[in-house]
Order: sequence, then structure tokens, then C-alpha cells
Amino acid sequence: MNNFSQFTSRHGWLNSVICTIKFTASLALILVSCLYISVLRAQADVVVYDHFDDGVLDPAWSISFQNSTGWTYIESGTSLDVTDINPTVINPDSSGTWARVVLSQDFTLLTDFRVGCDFSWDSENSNRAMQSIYMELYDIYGNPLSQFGSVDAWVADRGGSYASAGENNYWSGNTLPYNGSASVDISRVGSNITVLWDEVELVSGEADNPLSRVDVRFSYYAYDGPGGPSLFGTESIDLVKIEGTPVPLPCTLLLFGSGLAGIIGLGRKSLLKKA
Ligand SMILES: [Ca+2]
Ligand SMILES: [Ca+2]
Ligand SMILES: [Ca+2]
Repeated sequence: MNNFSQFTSRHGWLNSVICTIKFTASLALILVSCLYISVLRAQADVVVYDHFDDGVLDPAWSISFQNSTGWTYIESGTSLDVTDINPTVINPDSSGTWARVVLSQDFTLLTDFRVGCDFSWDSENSNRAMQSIYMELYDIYGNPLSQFGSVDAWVADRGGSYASAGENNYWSGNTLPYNGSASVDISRVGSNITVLWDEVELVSGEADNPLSRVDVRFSYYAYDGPGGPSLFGTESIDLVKIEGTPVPLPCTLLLFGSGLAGIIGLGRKSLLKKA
């Protein structure tokens, strides 16, 4: 035992002071680390980024079929092009079912976010096309936060642009050309979601729950009745980018936990010393 140890063991109060200083220093270090982590986490994380350029559909997309048995698609080198969906039902009227192929990705929960996407549609210059392409953003509870797409829902009409944000939605009517493309940008700051279509705002609305999942839905209304049969032309998607602010770590909990661990550690040390 050196002189200092002998001195402190004779003066128990000094030991307590040293322990308190050590404990305070540990807490300060944890707090600084915690703040540093918060700053790092405050930067936007990119959770989905797909150019659809390498010829293989990224397996991060899970694929599901609704009222359909398959699809024909190509990752052409520039985009993902869907040229056919095989329906299980041919509808005789307007009240039937849509055949769908849905691509989904779940990711880290995001508070503020920004979503970009380019897409296009081709109705083969015919009103008989009945098809849609949608992107849908879902919250942690599976409720839609925002949607957009081109929707051609009937055999006698053209398609229109559709978008929603929180409780609000927008529908252009049957105004889209037979062939076209759009670049869409959805962002949320705080609770306010805004959907831009070729840099023009279509709709804005409010929703607070964290963003958790994206779906890209390709749909075909197979119909054979008056005016039919319907057709599915081509729907394409490209440049999907989703980034945002991850839901922060419960820093206070971390602090509390680490502080508790520190106290236990110091307690054990002084017990060992006493022993
Ligand atoms: Ca790919
Ligand atoms: Ca591309
Ligand atoms: Ca149509």
C-alpha cells in the first residue's frame, strides 16, 4: 500500500470525495457520448436506394401477388419495367378485383423523411388500358402516410394522377397522356407531409407516426365486357430513394442505464476494497 492509499484509507471522507468525482466524470462522459450519438443520428440515413440498373431485381424487395399468378418484368438497365400481370379473375363489370404485384421493403423507423421516385406509364395509345402504378408509404401500424401514382381505372377513360398526404388526397381526373412520366418527391418535416409531382405541389397533410415501409404496387384490372377487353401496357419505376431521420435512441434511458451500471461498478469496487 503506497502512502496515498494509506492516507485515503485513514480519511474515509476523502475516499467518498474521490468516488463522487469519478462518478460525476463517468456521467459527464456518458452524457457527452450520448449527445455525440444524437448528433450523428440526426443526420439523414438513406434506407432505400435503387436505380434498377444492374439487370437483377434487388432481393431487398419482397414480392407478393394479389389476384394474380405472376408477372412479366425486366430490369432493363435503366428502370424496372412491368409489361404484364397474369390475373386470376377476368371482370365483367366495374365492381371486380384488381390483379396486383406488390414490391415491399421494411426499414429503420423514420420521423422526418424525404422520398424520391421517377416512374412512367404507357397505355399503348388506347383507352382500353386499365392499369396503375402506385408508391405507398406506411407508418409503423400499417396505416398509409402518403401515396402517389398514375391510375387508369376504366376502359373508356385515360389515367389520372393521384396523391395523398395524411388525411388529404388529390385526384386529377382523367387527364394524363397515354404515355408519360413523372418525378415525385414526398417530404415530411415535423408532422407536415408534402407531395410534389414534377416539382408542383399536389397535396399536403399531417401525420405523425414513424415511416416504416414502402410498397410499390403494379395493378391491372382485367376486364372483358362492353368496350373491352382491357389491356395492360407498361408501368415503369426508377430512382427510388428514401432517406430520413431515424427515430432517436431513448437517450435518457441509455443515460439512466449507463449511470446505473456506473453506480453498480463503483459500489462493487468499494466493496472489493473493503473486502
Ligand atoms: Ca437491381
Ligand atoms: Ca435507373
Ligand atoms: Ca383506360
